[in-house]
Amino acid sequence: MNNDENTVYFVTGNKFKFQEVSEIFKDKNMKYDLKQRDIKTTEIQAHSLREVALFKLNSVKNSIDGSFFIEDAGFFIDSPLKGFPGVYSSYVLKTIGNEGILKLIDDFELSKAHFSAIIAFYHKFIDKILFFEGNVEGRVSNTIRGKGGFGFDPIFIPNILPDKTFAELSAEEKNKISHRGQAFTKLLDYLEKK
Ligand code: ITT
Repeated sequence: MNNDENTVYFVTGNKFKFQEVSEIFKDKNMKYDLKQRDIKTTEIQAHSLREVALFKLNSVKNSIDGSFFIEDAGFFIDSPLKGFPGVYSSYVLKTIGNEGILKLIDDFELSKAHFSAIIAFYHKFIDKILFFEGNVEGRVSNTIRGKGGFGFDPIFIPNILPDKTFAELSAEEKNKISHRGQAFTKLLDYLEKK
């Protein structure tokens, strides 16, 4: 197994997530390589993304020889759903999907939603776990729109670009403002200083 000091692994089964961070990574001149490891992590049902992220990280810590990170993300409909689906995002996407979510919303103009992402990074060489977070605020679209991105992207309209869903943005546009883009950029800033 590779234990190169200059390789950082992203443990995820989600190829879209890996593509997004790779786009950001390739524009930086880092001394590290970034590689995907698709190892099954354990996702517990907890109240916060941070708890889920920490458990997820520890569930694969013994399987990886080197520094690595995992990411836990969630889609929170603050109004009218009081944060649902949040930590239940994967389950809700698999069961009722975006169509089902739209049926739960009565006034789209008044809806409020956000994406959050927590990266938990295990820095092998100092034997420490560090967290990096990103959030993006917006609302729910009244229709499913756009072909880009994945997951809830076709129903999320960020406040900062109020005419488009995330799925109607280019990968670069989404990365500039997204929860994942923010969290990953913080991780890269940290690694740049090491
Ligand atoms: P991992 O292997 O990295 O855990 P996952 O797809 O299980 O990948 P999460 O648990 O972090 O990812 O995400 C919870 C759900 O939220 C999941 O259904 C994703 O599709 C969705 N999601 C996460 N980030 C998203 C984004 O940027 N845009 C749209 N949906 C997203």
